[in-house]
Amino acid sequence: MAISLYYFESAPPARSVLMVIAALKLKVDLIRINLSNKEQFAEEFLQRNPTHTVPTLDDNGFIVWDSHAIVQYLVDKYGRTDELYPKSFEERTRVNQMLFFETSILFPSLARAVRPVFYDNATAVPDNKIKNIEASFEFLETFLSVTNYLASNHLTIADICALSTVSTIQIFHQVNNVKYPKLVAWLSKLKSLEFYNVNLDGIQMFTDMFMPLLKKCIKISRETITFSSPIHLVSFIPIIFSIIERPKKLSYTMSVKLHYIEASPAARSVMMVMKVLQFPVEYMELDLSTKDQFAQIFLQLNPAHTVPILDDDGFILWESHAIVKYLVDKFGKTDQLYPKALQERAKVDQMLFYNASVLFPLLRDAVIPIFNAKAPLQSSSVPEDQKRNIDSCLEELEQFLRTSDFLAVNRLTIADICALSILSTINYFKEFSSCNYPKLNKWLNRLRSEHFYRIELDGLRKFSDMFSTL
Ligand SMILES: N[C@@H](CCC(=O)N[C@@H](CS)C(=O)NCC(=O)O)C(=O)O
Repeated sequence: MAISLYYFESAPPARSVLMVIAALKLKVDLIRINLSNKEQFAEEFLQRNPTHTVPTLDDNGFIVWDSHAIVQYLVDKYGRTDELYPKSFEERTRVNQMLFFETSILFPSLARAVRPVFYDNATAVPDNKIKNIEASFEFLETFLSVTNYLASNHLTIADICALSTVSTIQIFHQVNNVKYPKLVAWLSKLKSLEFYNVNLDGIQMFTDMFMPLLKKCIKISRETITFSSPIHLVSFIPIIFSIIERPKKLSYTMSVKLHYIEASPAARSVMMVMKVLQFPVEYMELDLSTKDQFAQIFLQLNPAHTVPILDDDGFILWESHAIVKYLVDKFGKTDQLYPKALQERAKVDQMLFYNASVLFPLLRDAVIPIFNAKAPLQSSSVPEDQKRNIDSCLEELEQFLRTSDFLAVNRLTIADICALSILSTINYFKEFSSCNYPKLNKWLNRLRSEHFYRIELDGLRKFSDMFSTL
């Protein structure tokens, strides 16, 4: 038996894994899945990965997909040192935070920029997509002004994952040296490392596939450019759930605090995990009544200006998935919610990344247009294509629940709780047919009977109030 990686060169997430494999000097069998020929939909591959994405790893029969979950697993299992994914608790947490930033903000800024060209006959990357990319670059520049690498003062898997995305963006949009000097220096430092060579074939293939499409001289119609603005991409939560501007003094009485907004699904998942862990937390609710989500005091805590933000005695952490991992590892009396066993942990991580990169954007893309149009939050307000996207994800979830009562392993974990906050919000305005999704409905009902679901109910009420007061 051996380790096999299903990959396609042009896919940046597959290249992140290839680079980590090269950095770890692992021997891995490479199995090419030609996405151009839709080989990812072959039944045999779908059995391994119902979300039909590359990369997918098969480690002697243990299957894990999602590049970020894969690279974490590979370093933990096969790394001779922990350098790329440090075991030191706070360092590891910073890497986790950055991996979730990569999957939910940086990679989508690339994917959404190239999609109109690959699939909608656009002949240029729309300006608003370039703005999204620039917003991501600004974040990266900010992170790099704190540490030499993205999550630490040395190279980690967070850098390698971001590298595959940024190097692909560079094919059509250069990183400006004057605006982002630290990012440019980081890029050239990483490109000089030996493992970078395995990125090159994919960059070439992407260039060959993408650049000729830009050369056609058809003008894109206004209708084609109906994508979200950069601010939507990066800050769904702050826009809708904005923070009041008032002179704030962050004075606390307990050592662990959570800055939250009840209507935010991401914040609610953290609150539910805290409830299960039953330890004292000081909740600091942000006020919705004014729109200054960029109040300096919060930007200092979280340059990505999202809630929730955890403050554990001065250790500041944002990004809900990174927070819940941290909370269970640090405060959990058992590892039930976030298993320590490597393969179980990889499965939970896989689902958390799915949550961050697929489910959360699904909710965001459905809800933001309704919110902007000041329309009522109901199924009829959701465009048909969004409903189709939701349905195909519900089908995937039904597949995940095929052999287990819970999403990641055969018991409740943080993966279920994070998915719950998003799915119950989607379910608020879209019915999940019990005929089509029997297992998903069972799962939802099972979680609804848990004591922590009360938090979800309170939050959903606030969420719907927001729409009714528009
Ligand atoms: N979050 C996933 C994203 C993987 C992904 O979206 N891969 C794309 C290629 S860039 C893919 O396989 N697309 C084929 C499909 O969705 O059918 C990861 O990091 O692995």
